[in-house]
Amino acid sequence: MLARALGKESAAPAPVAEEMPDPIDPAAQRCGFVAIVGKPNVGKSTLLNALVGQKVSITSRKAQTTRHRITGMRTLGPTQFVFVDTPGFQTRHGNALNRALNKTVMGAVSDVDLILFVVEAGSFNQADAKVLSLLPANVPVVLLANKFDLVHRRADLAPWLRSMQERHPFAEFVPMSAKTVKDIQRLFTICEKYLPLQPWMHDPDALTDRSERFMASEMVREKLFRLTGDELPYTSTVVIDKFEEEGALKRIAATIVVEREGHKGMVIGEGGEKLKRIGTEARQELEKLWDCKVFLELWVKVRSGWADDDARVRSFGYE
Ligand SMILES: Nc1nc2c(ncn2[C@@H]2O[C@H](COP(=O)(O)OP(=O)(O)OP(=O)(O)O)[C@@H](O)[C@H]2O)c(=O)[nH]1
Ligand SMILES: [Mg+2]
Repeated sequence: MLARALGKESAAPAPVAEEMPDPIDPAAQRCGFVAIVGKPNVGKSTLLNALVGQKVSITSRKAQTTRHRITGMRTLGPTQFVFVDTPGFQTRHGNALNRALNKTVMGAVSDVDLILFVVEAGSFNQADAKVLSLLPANVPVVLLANKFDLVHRRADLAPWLRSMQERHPFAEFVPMSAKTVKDIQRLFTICEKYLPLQPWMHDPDALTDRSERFMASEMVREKLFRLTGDELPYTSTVVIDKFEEEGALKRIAATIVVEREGHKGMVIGEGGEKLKRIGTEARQELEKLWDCKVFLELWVKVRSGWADDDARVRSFGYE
């Protein structure tokens, strides 16, 4: 399990520094699961990272960035928050990959203490409605109206919030921005009361339940999303072929799998320039995350139709 490293930058508030903090009596501990759900691209993973205080889930301006259930933990005072990031719920293209993504979302919301239903402030369309209709009735749902910083006429939000009240018995309404530290601090206070009094499940320094191998493949996928054109990301994935540790060095070999021969050229770029940049940026990100040296080797392979093939989708690590 990846743990919190000291001295790393943090978007969310750090616990009050004490030389020898008093241990929290297990009887006073609070711990529970908070699922983050919504249609693609509303800012779920940006929110998770801000809450955890470190990047554990990849983000991009393109939809369908997250493809897995990703747990991120944060322990503040007596409370351990276990946040669960989910893929954006897919309402189009019923291919094997999208079916797997939706299965992941449904699995993640079934057994949590609180759901943060994320929408873009002032907007609600059929894709949002679809997600809302699938949420379990017995779990409190907070309407999190994200990207509030992009709302120019804030007075317009009042009628929108009233219309949202009629859609679902939301426990609370939170207009905010995942990129604003104060909003993130406020969100901890809002979520805390929904978590049961029970001993912590994780070490207070734990960051995520995801392995280093997984983080490596995700960082490569993020750079692929960020550095290539619009068409490519949805039909590509990343597989780790080798992950070895030699003292303070991690040696990783990964393959970017694309659907078509033409896509291969887009990933490699002229003179290998694009692939080199994807590798460099992913390596730098991993070195920062793990505070060690990383040697990263990237390959590109074509597997036509993988995203339509249930067995292949599973073999690439999707549900
Ligand atoms: N202006 C603004 N942009 C935001 C905010 N939160 C997220 N974003 C941006 O929205 C885009 C999508 O963010 P992600 O966190 O990847 O969204 P997501 O919901 O996890 O997307 P999927 O994993 O594809 O479902 C990125 O470009 C973020 O920088 C916010 O509060 N304000
Ligand atoms: Mg995401």
